[in-house]
Amino acid sequence: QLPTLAVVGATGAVGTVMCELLSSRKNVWGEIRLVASPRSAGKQIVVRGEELTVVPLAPDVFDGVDVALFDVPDEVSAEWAPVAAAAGAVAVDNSGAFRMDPDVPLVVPEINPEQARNRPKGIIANANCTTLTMIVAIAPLHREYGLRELVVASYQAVSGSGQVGVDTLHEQLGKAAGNYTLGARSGNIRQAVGDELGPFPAPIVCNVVPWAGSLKDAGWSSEETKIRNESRKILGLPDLKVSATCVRVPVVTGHSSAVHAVFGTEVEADAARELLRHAPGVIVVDDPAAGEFPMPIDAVGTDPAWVGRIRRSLDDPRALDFFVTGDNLRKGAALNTAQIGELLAPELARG
Ligand code: 2RA
Repeated sequence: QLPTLAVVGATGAVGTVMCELLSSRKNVWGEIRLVASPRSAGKQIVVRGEELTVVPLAPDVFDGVDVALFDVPDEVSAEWAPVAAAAGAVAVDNSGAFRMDPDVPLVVPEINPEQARNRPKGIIANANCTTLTMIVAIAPLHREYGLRELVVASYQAVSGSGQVGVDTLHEQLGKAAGNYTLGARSGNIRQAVGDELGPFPAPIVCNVVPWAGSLKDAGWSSEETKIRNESRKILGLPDLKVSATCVRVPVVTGHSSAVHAVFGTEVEADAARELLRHAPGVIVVDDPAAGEFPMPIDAVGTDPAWVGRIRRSLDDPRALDFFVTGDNLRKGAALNTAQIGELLAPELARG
């Protein structure tokens, strides 16, 4: 008998992509149960061609569930993932609640699938979208050359801030275009947009905002410390040197990162390009002469990490510079969670 799946947070931005993925990927599930807050309960969503009614989150929704995928805020996961685990399900959590818990594996199926078997709390964590959209390209390079240091600048899409981020960009696009002569034309976007900033600390349209997440110690943002902590845990390199600067850009979906990676041995750009061409979950798009680069407008709606601009550092033969972009709602969230579920499904099938 195929295992039973619950999707908690089925009506949110990531949950919606999850329902699409469950309809389009190989079917490994028996019953699928859609769960959301009482506010969204009763909605009908088509999954695998079948109309399902969303049920409200309550302890009994986990009865008989083998795998529960959580696409909800940290505090909801912190409360409910243990409830699902206590009911006998494996909870696969997309929030930040458990990522750095030493008893919770942080799994990327292309990199460390074996860690999904060791889950003392019955919980497996999914990394943050900024880490996930770049780490799939970094791991094969690490395996070959031995990673020593990462310097990352991210270019994060507004959908990383949820639907409210997307709505804010759309509203500001209208204002900037409508007020074009009022200020936008000269770059005075503050005047054109006014003070409705949504989840961002400054206008996001026609701008780049060097801030994502919340303020942590010594001026670092939570997004920046997540890149450092999660990369170290996923790669099994607790002392890896990581410096990240996270930036929000007016892109709807598709997180990008410019990466400077320093290795233990010398690297050649051509060899690295060839290695990445054969790496799972990676697509190389790297032909500047033909105008071919990895860009969010092409990566959106696709599964892999798109990598290009691969160059050996001019000043350090052990360092590579490259650009990587991926769909933050797919590989950055729903897809990685679905892939972890698929890893577990054969083990949990009955009979
Ligand atoms: C963001 N990485 O882009 C976050 C979402 N988890 O805001």
